[in-house]
Amino acid sequence: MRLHTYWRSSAAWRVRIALALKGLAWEAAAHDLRTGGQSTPRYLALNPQALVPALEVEGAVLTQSLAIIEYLDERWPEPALLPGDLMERARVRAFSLAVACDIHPVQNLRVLRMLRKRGLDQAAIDAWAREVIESGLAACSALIADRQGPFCFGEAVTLADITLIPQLANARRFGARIDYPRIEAIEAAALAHSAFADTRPELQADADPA
Ligand SMILES: N[C@@H](CCC(=O)N[C@@H](CS)C(=O)NCC(=O)O)C(=O)O
Repeated sequence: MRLHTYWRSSAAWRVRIALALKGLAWEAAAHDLRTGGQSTPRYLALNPQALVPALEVEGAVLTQSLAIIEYLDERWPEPALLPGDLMERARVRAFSLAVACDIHPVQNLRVLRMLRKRGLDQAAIDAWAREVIESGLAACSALIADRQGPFCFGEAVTLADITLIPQLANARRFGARIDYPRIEAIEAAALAHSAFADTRPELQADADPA
């Protein structure tokens, strides 16, 4: 499998976590988003959206991190990344989509670049990202307020944790508050798990030197 990735991409990190949980081997094709690596004709032929990740798997190219992860989960069912219970599965998906559709895209690189083009300075852009992330995390925290840990939806890692943890890295980048005890506890539990810890952005071969 070849994962088209960028070290600091939170959407690519989601897929790295899922691959690690499933114990699947992969190689990286890194694209530097800062210099337009996602917009080369060669990469656009794989993903016309000009976004990472994309996964080359079993002779096909898959895009959209959540679609990729659900493919991996259906193709290699152990360990399951979604609960067996129908209602619970819908809740895990709802939480994951709250991050992947309602937080992440609004603070994504291309949106921040559009804001800069329209005249916002760096401080205003960072404030935008912080506001989006803080209000989104407040909602996420409320969505799991009645749940026991250690993970978002109980004892097992699910798609919800896979989307949440990379989003927290973005939160820190923009200086957003993460003062929700449940979310902090989930992050600690996740980062004690090798599938999360060993796939962190700073450990990727294309990462900037510390
Ligand atoms: N919904 C997409 C989001 C992918 C995405 O936004 N990737 C970012 C990096 S985290 C990207 O490639 N950004 C490039 C850009 O904005 O130009 C997914 O989940 O795969």
